[in-house]
Amino acid sequence: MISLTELREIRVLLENSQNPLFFFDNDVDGLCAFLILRRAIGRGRGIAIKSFPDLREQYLKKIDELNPDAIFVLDKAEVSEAFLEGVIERNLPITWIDHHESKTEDILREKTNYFNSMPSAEPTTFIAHNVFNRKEDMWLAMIGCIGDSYMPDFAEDFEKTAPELFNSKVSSLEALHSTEIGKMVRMLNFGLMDTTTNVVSLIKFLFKANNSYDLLEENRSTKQFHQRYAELNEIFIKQVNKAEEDYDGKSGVLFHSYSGNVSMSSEIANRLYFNHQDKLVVVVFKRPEKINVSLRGKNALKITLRVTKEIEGATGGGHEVATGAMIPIDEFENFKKKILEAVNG
Ligand SMILES: [Mn+2]
Repeated sequence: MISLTELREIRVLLENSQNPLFFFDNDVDGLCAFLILRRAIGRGRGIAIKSFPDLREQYLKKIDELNPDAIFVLDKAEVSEAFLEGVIERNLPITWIDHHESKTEDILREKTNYFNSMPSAEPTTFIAHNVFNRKEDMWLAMIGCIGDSYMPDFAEDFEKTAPELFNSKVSSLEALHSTEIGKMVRMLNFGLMDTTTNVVSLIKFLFKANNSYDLLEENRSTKQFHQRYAELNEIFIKQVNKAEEDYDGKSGVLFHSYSGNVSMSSEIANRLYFNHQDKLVVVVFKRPEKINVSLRGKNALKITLRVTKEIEGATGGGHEVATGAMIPIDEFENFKKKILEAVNG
């Protein structure tokens, strides 16, 4: 975990900014880290990063549009040189808080206020929560941490305030699939997979929400969000069931591919991995040009790095047991073969 001095530094950087602009990874860890910091200081805008694997220069447009006095990057492993140079040209300080191993060159990272919880790698949400430690944001901190399969040290305290929502005695993986906090992880992840307008109103709602019950209750402000969740949850359950029907139970790899309008490989892979913890789970979303892959299981990172290195145009990375990758579509069969070989021999 990063030190108390570093936590204080982050706090000062936030307090010194009158109009911060946050770029956060497009998942619950990124979102909750942003919400926690934004709610504590009461100002600033937030943008979910859609470019992968790095934060790209297309986002400089947002800076010119919103005119911030400081940039914060949350939960993103890589930032492109062009984006960084663009921020520096505009004379803006940039603070980068993360928990992944980064391939961005040191010389570039040194131009930022860089904070990383590696090697213990507590989620960005956990770091953010520790900056201000506000009790009223603990529910958001729980959602962000469980979303990244991490059991925070305040889980028991949270459970005392809402025993029907959480169980701190189970593993973080089980909590993701068997508690209401886990359900809220999927609700928010699915909520992020919506139109920009709907994501903006969800975020605005979350600036003000008092607790998890505000999120769970269906009313005028949560109607769209609940509807989106119901819609995507149906697709989610269908894909999980299909993957299990197709699986022969013998291979060391549970491989599933699908296509459609929404990519939710990370969610599908999380559930399949929970059901088959001794397997390597590989979930592939096929797009016309490329495939997006989520991998879960022992050695996921080792296998991801090895296989993506061997395939031209492939990128990938993440955590030891949970990774993501992007592969050109014409390498799909080759990718599948390499994965099966890596595990089954
Ligand atoms: Mn994260």
